[in-house]
Amino acid sequence: MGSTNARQPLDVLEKALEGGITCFQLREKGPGALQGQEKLAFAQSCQHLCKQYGVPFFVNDDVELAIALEADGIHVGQEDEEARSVRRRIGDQMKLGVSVHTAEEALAAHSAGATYVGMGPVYPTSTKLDAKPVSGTKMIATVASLIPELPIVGIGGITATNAAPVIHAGASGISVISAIASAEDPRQATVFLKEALGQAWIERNVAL
Ligand code: 3NM
Repeated sequence: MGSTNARQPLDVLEKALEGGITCFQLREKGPGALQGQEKLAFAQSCQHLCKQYGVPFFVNDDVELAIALEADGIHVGQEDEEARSVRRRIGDQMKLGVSVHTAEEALAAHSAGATYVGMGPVYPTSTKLDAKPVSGTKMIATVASLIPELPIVGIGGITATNAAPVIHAGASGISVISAIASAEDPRQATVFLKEALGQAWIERNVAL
């Protein structure tokens, strides 16, 4: 992450919102992550900004925080709290995202009440230190044909130049960190990503 941007995460978020992101997920973990009241205050600031732009605000992993803030959604990985138990705690209204890596995990997430699944890392990434081996787009295509009603979001190393195959494989969307947060101009980077996605959707619909 560029050092200037890293010091100003709210500024990056605002630029991303200006550029047209359609969802934001707060993933405050790893070395130096905010804790307790500081994390709460930062999450509230992010949520407030997202509300101004009418963009859904998701919390990664921290179910209590998501419930306390009445977030639009919570996202959990296979190592976090079990999806079925999270769904019980959050009720029917809040959206639930689950990271999956296999068809079996996707089926389990679907039956546990996941709103969507995240699949990755599609491409090499240095952002998530404990990421699984690169999966490419094949597993996305498998899960998309197995459970067509379950939206898939691709993640991991995705940029404007390599996003198209993720959509072509059957993903409904993409999730990025560095493509926006490390960009010289996060607003413009978001615009480029959206253009690439728009083009990929046209190609996918033409191919149908
Ligand atoms: N989860 P970037 S990969 C947060 O594979 C995260 O589940 C992944 O960051 C997974 O866009 C990843 O900078 C990092 O590659 C995504």
